[in-house]
Amino acid sequence: MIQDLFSRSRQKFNLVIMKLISTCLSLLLISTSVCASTPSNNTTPIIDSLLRYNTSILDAVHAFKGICFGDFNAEEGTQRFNKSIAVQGNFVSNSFHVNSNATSIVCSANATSMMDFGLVVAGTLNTVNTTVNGAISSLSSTGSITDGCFSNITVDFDSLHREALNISQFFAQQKPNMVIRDGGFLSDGQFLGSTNQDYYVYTFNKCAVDTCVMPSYLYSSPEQIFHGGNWTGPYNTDYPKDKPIVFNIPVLTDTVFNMSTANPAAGLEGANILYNIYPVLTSGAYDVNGHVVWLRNTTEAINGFMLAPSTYVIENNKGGFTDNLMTARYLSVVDVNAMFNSTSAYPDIVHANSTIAGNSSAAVNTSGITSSSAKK
Ligand SMILES: *[C@@H]1O[C@H](CO)[C@@H](O)[C@H](O)[C@H]1NC(C)=O
Ligand SMILES: *[C@@H]1O[C@H](CO)[C@@H](O)[C@H](O)[C@H]1NC(C)=O
Ligand SMILES: *[C@@H]1O[C@H](CO)[C@@H](O)[C@H](O)[C@H]1NC(C)=O
Ligand SMILES: *[C@@H]1O[C@H](CO)[C@@H](O)[C@H](O)[C@H]1NC(C)=O
Ligand SMILES: *[C@@H]1O[C@H](CO)[C@@H](O)[C@H](O)[C@H]1NC(C)=O
Ligand SMILES: *[C@@H]1O[C@H](CO)[C@@H](O)[C@H](O)[C@H]1NC(C)=O
Ligand SMILES: *[C@@H]1O[C@H](CO)[C@@H](O)[C@H](O)[C@H]1NC(C)=O
Ligand SMILES: *[C@@H]1O[C@H](CO)[C@@H](O)[C@H](O)[C@H]1NC(C)=O
Ligand SMILES: *[C@@H]1O[C@H](CO)[C@@H](O)[C@H](O)[C@H]1NC(C)=O
Ligand SMILES: *[C@@H]1O[C@H](CO)[C@@H](O)[C@H](O)[C@H]1NC(C)=O
Ligand SMILES: *[C@@H]1O[C@H](CO)[C@@H](O)[C@H](O)[C@H]1NC(C)=O
Ligand SMILES: CC(=O)N[C@H]1CO[C@H](CO)[C@@H](O)[C@@H]1O
Repeated sequence: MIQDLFSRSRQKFNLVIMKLISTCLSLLLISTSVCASTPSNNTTPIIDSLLRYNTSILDAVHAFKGICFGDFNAEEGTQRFNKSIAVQGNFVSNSFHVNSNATSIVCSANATSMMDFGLVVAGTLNTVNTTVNGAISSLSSTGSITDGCFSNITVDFDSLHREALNISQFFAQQKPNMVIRDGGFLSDGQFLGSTNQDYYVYTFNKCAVDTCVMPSYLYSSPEQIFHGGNWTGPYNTDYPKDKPIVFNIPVLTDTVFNMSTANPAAGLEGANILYNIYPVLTSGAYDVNGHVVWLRNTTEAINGFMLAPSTYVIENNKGGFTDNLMTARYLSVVDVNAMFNSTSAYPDIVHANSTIAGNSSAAVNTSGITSSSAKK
């Protein structure tokens, strides 16, 4: 089967070689059909083109770099996410600067545009020593906001959630046209004609049973890039970046995706990339009711849009997400230790510990919190 694909690719290669742009020539193993198709708008964030039909939803995605459909917890000394946040659940923070990584927004109790808000909380706001750059919308709050002002705005979380799940499923259904093989070699997947060539699609994590929803050879290996050691990008060639890239990352429901390579985004600098992290059944089929835990234990930052509407994200104290993060919950590094020692306030998170290798209470270092003392 793989041989077939390669020989078909070579036939196409012979036909179109004269027309190829030079950057494609170096991608020896990559389907020439991929290279030869017309490049689309590579600079527009992927999510924008899919949400363009509804400006109110798109505005919310532009206004809030972090959108969380459940609770957002930031215990003292665990700050990683420094951008605007919209939270459908409760917001708990101690010694936190919301939206510090944005130009200063003049705070107005008259704010009506979502762009003027740093923090929107549909649940309860429970803060200690917390500042917010931009207006705050919250109907119910305890604790103090050291610096910040209140106004009211409505974010339609239910619509956002529905769209996020829809887009996540849309990408999950795309057949991969790119594959990272065992050992970290980049090669081609299945070419399905020009209609499927708007993106470079990779799908990781072959399912555990014999018959997955896709043939085995279409799955990328997560070992080197996400669970390996010193990943510096594919070994044989650079990632093609002339079109947007989608990383589908199916994760078995109720398990933990432990992203532990120091720099999984190596080689993806400047790429227009979307990570689609979603729960699946043992067959690899999308589990619309499932949840998974994503432990970002990298040391470097990850760029791109993180589409993870059914995922509980836990970050360590190094690196971070440089662009958008859409998630089911955002929990801090303290929560991961509670997960390992079964003291988590979230029963489903305690349940999800079963796949993590190693033990236990000091799984993630909660010291070395300030960037100055963190080892670079
Ligand atoms: C890409 O999209 C952006 C935003 O929609 C637009 O401003 C820009 O002109 C587009 N570029 C091309 C080459 O189409
Ligand atoms: C756009 O989203 C809003 C909620 O943000 C929703 O009320 C409206 O029905 C949506 N419009 C379309 C055309 O889907
Ligand atoms: C967020 O801000 C804190 C405090 O300034 C800093 O230690 C941390 O490195 C920042 N996080 C990221 C991802 O830049
Ligand atoms: C308030 O938070 C800042 C960091 O955001 C920290 O430097 C400061 O020590 C905290 N103050 C108190 C009284 O906890
Ligand atoms: C936000 O963070 C980026 C990357 O860490 C940095 O280059 C930029 O200067 C920061 N912007 C602000 C306003 O702090
Ligand atoms: C809010 O609006 C009122 C009425 O339009 C205006 O008088 C007031 O100056 C505004 N306040 C701020 C902080 O913009
Ligand atoms: C926001 O709305 C609530 C409920 O209607 C109201 O009690 C509160 O005063 C409003 N806050 C502001 C800043 O307008
Ligand atoms: C996503 O929404 C589109 C448009 O409403 C619909 O046709 C499609 O079936 C939806 N996909 C899923 C997986 O729900
Ligand atoms: C990782 O790989 C790069 C490039 O091959 C090399 O320069 C660096 O020393 C390696 N780092 C470690 C910790 O092995
Ligand atoms: C479990 O983790 C929590 C959160 O980090 C911590 O407060 C607690 O002391 C830990 N318990 C044990 C028995 O290690
Ligand atoms: C996170 O990474 C650190 C080293 O970077 C390692 O010591 C620790 O075991 C990792 N935690 C988990 C849960 O993999
Ligand atoms: C701390 C801990 O190990 N908690 C749970 C992890 O998962 C196993 C298996 O599901 C449970 O038995 C533990 O209680």
